[in-house]
Order: sequence, then C-alpha cells, then structure tokens
Amino acid sequence: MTITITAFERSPDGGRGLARDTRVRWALEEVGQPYKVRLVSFRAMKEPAHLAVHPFGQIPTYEEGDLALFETGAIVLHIAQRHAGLLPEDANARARAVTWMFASVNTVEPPILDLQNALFLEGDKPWHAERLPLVKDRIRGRLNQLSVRLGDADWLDGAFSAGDLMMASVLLRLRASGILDEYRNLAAYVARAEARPAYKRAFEAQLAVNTGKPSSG
Ligand SMILES: N[C@@H](CCC(=O)N[C@@H](CS)C(=O)NCC(=O)O)C(=O)O
Repeated sequence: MTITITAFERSPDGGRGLARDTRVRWALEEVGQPYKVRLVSFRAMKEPAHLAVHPFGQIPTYEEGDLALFETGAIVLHIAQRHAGLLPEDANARARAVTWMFASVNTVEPPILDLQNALFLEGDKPWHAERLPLVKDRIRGRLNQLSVRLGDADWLDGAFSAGDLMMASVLLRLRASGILDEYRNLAAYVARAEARPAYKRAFEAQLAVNTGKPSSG
C-alpha cells in the first residue's frame, strides 16, 4: 500500500532538515519503505482538505490506505511497529524505546520550542532580553540530565531505536543556538545519528524539495 506524507512546499528553514517531515522520512528510510510526498503551502495547510487529515493544520501527515495519521511521535511509532528495524524484539526493551520517544516530544522538545518562540515571536517584546536567558537555562537543565543519562553510550538504550531517532531529531533543532555544542556527548550523539545512511537520504530528499535539485538518493 502506498505511503504518502505531507511536507512544506517551501520550508521556512530552506531545507536544513528542521521541518518535522524529516523525522518521518528518516523512519521510513530506516525500515526501507518507499513513500510519496505531497507538498502543501501554508495556505493549503489551513484549508478543509488538509484539516481533515491534520486537525491542527500542520505537517507532516501520513496516509496509507484508509489510515491517516498526524503527530510525528505517533507516525514514527506506527512505522516502527509495522516494520522491523526501529524497535527491539524484547518486550521490555521495546517499552523503554517507546518511553524515549515520549520523552523526546514531551520532556525535551517543549523547552526547545519555547526558545524558538522566544526568538521568532517575542523578539520585539520589552521583556525579551530578560526572558531569553531563563528559556536557555531551562533547556540546559534538561540537557544536563540527558547528558548524564547518555554518558559515553552510543545510543540511549542499547541499539539505535525509534527513541534515538526522535531524540536526535528534537536535539538537532538546537544546533543553531550553540547550546547543543555545550554538551560534548550530546553533540556527538546527534552527529552519530546524522551520519546514518537513512538520515542522509531523508535529509537530501527534503533538501531537494527546497533547492529544486533532485535528490541523489
Ligand atoms: N507536535 C507536532 C508538531 C507539528 C508542527 O509543529 N509542524 C510544523 C512544521 S515542523 C508546522 O506545520 N508548522 C506550521 C504551522 O503550525 O502553521 C508533530 O510532532 O507532528
């Protein structure tokens, strides 16, 4: 059955891999599933046809036969449950990998999103300069804890899993701020994730949409 995802017709990051279709593309590449992409404009995302699939008018979405999904955590979990390669066989290890997926979007991503909001939506507010260090320190609080847990391991819990895919996807959005590089092991963790052939194919595919150059993958 054909898998179709949605992505920005023109991504605000110009194709640097920060739009969230990248994590879905990456998961599909890891498990070797081909997919199609429907590109949507910002206007089309808020129109009824797209809202019928994504109630919040966002990307990415995932369609496969009668199934329509939104929310990257749910989409990646669905892919990982349907196809081998992203979740361990052992039931407890599998549950821990899913725990890391939730931790990425529920515990680590919120303070990172808060920084994006502070930078892009609140720059003109009189309290912006005072609030910014607080927002950054809340991210550091989370990264300190994550860094301690990761230690010198390659991945969060044994072999690479959907938990790492989601966590690295969340963390790489921090790179431009410089905060990620304050944590040697987390920066290396993200670099390790980005070095995976499946990530590279996903990155190139979304970059090609934004540069108009065909993907080499
Ligand atoms: N929690 C959602 C967030 C989706 C999201 O924020 N998508 C962004 C692109 S990365 C978007 O569509 N932004 C445009 C908008 O919200 O209008 C997920 O993980 O799928």
